[in-house]
Amino acid sequence: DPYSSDPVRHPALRINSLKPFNAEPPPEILSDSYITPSAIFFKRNHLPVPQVDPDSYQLRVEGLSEGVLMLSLKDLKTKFKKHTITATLQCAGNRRSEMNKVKQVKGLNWGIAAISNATWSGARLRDVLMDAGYYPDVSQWARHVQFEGLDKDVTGTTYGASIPLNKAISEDGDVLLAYEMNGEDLPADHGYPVRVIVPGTVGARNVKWLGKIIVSAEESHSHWQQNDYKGFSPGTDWDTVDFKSAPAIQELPIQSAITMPADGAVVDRSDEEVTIKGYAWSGGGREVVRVDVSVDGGKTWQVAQLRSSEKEQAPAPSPPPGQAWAWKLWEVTAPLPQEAQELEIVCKAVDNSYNMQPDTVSPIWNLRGVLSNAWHRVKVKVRE
Ligand code: MTE
Ligand code: MO
Repeated sequence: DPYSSDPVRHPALRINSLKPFNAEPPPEILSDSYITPSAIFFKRNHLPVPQVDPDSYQLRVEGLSEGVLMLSLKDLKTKFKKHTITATLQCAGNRRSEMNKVKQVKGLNWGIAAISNATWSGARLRDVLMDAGYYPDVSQWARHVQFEGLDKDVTGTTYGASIPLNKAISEDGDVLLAYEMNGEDLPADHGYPVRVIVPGTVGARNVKWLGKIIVSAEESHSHWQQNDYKGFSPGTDWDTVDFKSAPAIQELPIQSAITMPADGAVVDRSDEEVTIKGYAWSGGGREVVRVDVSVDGGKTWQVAQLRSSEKEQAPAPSPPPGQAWAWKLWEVTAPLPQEAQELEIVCKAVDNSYNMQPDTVSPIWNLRGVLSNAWHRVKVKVRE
């Protein structure tokens, strides 16, 4: 069993698939902490977790003028300045289960918690590329930076993905070769000893157990870059889809969801009000500037209180424009509408480009169930 050396996992995780391991935390735990504890951070593996010996680990960097550069874990930690960022990772398939209700899609049936937020520390990819001989003329022929994981399938094929070279090399891009998560060594499930963190970019490009970096004229040839993680029209189905016709997902669209109360929960009329909590995030470093919440299915709205640090009392300063990599947690207390026996609670977020979420799922349905970001709705009963 290639999965026999997979690590032990937190029992609270909701398992989507055991081999490979895919799991998300219960939503109400997710919004308990601004920084998601690593043990309950969602886990998305396509393959068995590789066991990597930190002493013999070598990262291979190729495609630049210095030829091949090999870096040990110690080299990464000592030759390059250590940077720390707080960044949210979201799987392209987060909230896929809502698309499944409209019409069946292919993929893991994620709820609303294939998203989590952590601090990441490591060397800047930019600094490593500079050390490997990057010079501005490289961008005349190179367009992409490819990453290969050390996790393999039975045929020896490794996980792989790529990002645009300009994101990789930009000073403001904050792409890290991370060796720490939440102040500790990366856990096995999250890419020990080194993973790429591409803030603002879909989870799939944040390659774990990083083995190789290739500066290239072409995108990664991997299945996951070429024939997966792409968006299509609701009118496209498996008999008509041409994966070459759509770009690979990189930056993700605006997103928000309600973590509390849960769908089907019951509130007491005598409480007179209901407290609603959730998360909101946008890709590409766009900052969430507002979350609107309704308890009557979208007829009337209230603005939620946003939180961007562990404690509301100590708000974090706003990040520079284009570098809002971390989510916001939000909360609002709404009076119970008189006589309603059931509430339809709805949330929608707005980012600083005034991007907003679509109101329903049908117009954004796609065969792979990715980019599922319609207004999130939960129904709650009122007990008299
Ligand atoms: N990297 C490798 N090497 N293998 C993988 O299976 N999964 C990707 C990405 N990086 C994956 C990978 C996907 S699809 C996602 S959403 C994120 O890792 C999940 O990261 P996490 O497990 O740390 O939450
Ligand atoms: Mo993913």
